[in-house]
Amino acid sequence: MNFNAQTPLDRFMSILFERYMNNVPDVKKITEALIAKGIIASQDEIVNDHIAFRTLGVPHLGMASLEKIFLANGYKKMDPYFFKEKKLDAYWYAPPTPAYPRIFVSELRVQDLSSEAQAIIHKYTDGISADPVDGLDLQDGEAVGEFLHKPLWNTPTKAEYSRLLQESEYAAWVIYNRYYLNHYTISVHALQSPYNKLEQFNQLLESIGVKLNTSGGVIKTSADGLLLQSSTVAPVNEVEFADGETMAIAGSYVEFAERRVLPQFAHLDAGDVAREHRRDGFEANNADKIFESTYTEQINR
Ligand code: OOG
Ligand code: NI
Repeated sequence: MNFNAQTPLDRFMSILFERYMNNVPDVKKITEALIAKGIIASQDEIVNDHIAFRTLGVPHLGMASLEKIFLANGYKKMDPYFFKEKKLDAYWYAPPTPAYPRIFVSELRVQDLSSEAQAIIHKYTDGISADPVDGLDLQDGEAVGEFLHKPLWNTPTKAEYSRLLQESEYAAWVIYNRYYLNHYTISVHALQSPYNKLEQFNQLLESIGVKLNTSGGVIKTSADGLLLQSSTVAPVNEVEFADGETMAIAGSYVEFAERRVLPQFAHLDAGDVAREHRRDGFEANNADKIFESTYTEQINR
């Protein structure tokens, strides 16, 4: 990716990525391995397929709030997804030009949790009496970048975090990590052969000791066979809670996507294939398993 700090979008994307890269060691580790193998010359050559955010479905927050930032910067709201078991809703957003990543935003259906878990979430979010994005100049990339890293609510106690974790791994992740970039995604199909196939790419990852999410199998494949996805298991960071207690909890992770050429464009020469010729959007069954990249079961594996 190459975000020349020109548009507000370039600016806040680059602020987000900078912080994310410093917090998720696998990002640099993977880039360095790709450079060492001569697959790419620098991070700028990696095509970012999409980025993702997680939100809480409570008044003034959630997708309806966060999406304003992206809609004001040329993104278009696309298809909805629903995850019954995980109690989540999601949408994806198409970028203004193929130079930018797609965005996947999910939201916890807080009203579907137990009253105890809801009470913990509301204890921290009820003080927010207006949409915080409304107070933001959405054309000021610097301000947006800062906003996405600014805690909107206080850090919970370890007991509260653990109670949420028991019931919803997603709730626990968001209450601590907030709007921090959840993952960026390497477009594997854009790499040189044979690493443009997810299976070969994953072998490279495993050879450098990157731990992959195994939920539903390492490679998650869409029903049409055209969208293949894998992801790392999030690193565990020792963090401090409001009561001074500490615990090792999941941070953000890295994803890998292989988008195959749509059947109607199968006749195109490899050199003529552009983004619009490949499978677009997301797949609920793949996503359902990718969420688990931050789950205790994967982390403790
Ligand atoms: C998002 C999981 C889904 C995808 O590409 O389908 C996803 C998350 O973990 O918040 O990233
Ligand atoms: Ni993703």
